[in-house]
Amino acid sequence: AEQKGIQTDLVTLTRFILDEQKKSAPNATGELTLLLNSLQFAFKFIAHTIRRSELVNLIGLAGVTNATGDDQKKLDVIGDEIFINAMKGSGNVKLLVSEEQEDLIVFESSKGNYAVVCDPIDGSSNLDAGVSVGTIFGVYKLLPGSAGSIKDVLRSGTEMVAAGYTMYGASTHLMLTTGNGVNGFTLDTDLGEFILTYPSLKIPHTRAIYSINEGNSHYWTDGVNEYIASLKKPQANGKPYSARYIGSMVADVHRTLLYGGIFGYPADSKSKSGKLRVLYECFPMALLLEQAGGEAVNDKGERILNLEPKQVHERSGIWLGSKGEVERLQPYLTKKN
Ligand code: AHM
Ligand code: MG
Repeated sequence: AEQKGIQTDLVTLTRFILDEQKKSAPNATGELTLLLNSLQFAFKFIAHTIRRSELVNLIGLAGVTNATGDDQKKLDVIGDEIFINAMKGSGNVKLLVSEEQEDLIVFESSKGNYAVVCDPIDGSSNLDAGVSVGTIFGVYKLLPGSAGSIKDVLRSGTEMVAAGYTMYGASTHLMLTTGNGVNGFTLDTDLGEFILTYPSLKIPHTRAIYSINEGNSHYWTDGVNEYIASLKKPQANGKPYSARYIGSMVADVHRTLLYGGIFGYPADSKSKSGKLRVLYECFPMALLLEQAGGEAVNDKGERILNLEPKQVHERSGIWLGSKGEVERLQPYLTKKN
């Protein structure tokens, strides 16, 4: 199938999803497949907008008007609008939770059976510097008989039927799980297609890299401080761990998935519930990590996916990464301060 070194048999995201559906759920209605297609459109649109942003001068404060009187919108507002419209237009989504919207959005006219939770542009403080940002998303099927209510999303992460993120970096990468491992795709901008580039991705069991905002160490528990201090000592091979922190969860998690290591954003004495949001930051990342063979726990060392959020914007401390690294952390979490 190769002509002059050109691979001609590419697995696009659409092809991949259709194949998966045939294999795992031959009687499925195809609604989730259509929904994933609408998600893919939102990712491409956001990727395109971010790439053009400097050219068309989109970078600016939301609500500020430019010379011609048009509203200049910040990219995270535009990303949110793109996402909402794509989900509304899909016909398969009944409910949407977005980090940018205080309340749950109900698409009244939709007959869809799914709820989507998302952070349309996570890490947006990095945007103006051209650093990678991303969209994080998770999908729930509505509860049996539900016409769409908040109960459909205030559920444990184990009930998500699909989750992942798209990272808008040097290339646009989509990492996806539908509960059957993790597969990664790279956007070919000329073809306008996500191409399967990381089939059945597995995270390395250990890796000496830690990723945390160390500027918060004054507020950390003694346990967390001791843990990080232990990583800075020479290990069995004579070398300490490396520190890598981008400050963009998607980019930090992406590196962790590919190289291994550990990422943490613990609760501390200043942010008592942590910073990252359970529904659309912690859950999707935890599901991806577990599906890739890694782990994700909260500050008590409990499995993140077992949490049951009481509010759509609830936060939690989180630690995720290689299984061996999360296991090494565990005794420090359970230590009394
Ligand atoms: P955001 O949703 O407002 O963009 O905040 C989430 C981001 C994550 O991408 C990142 O992991 C974290 O905030 C970084 O926070 P800090 O700047 O406190 O280290
Ligand atoms: Mg965010």
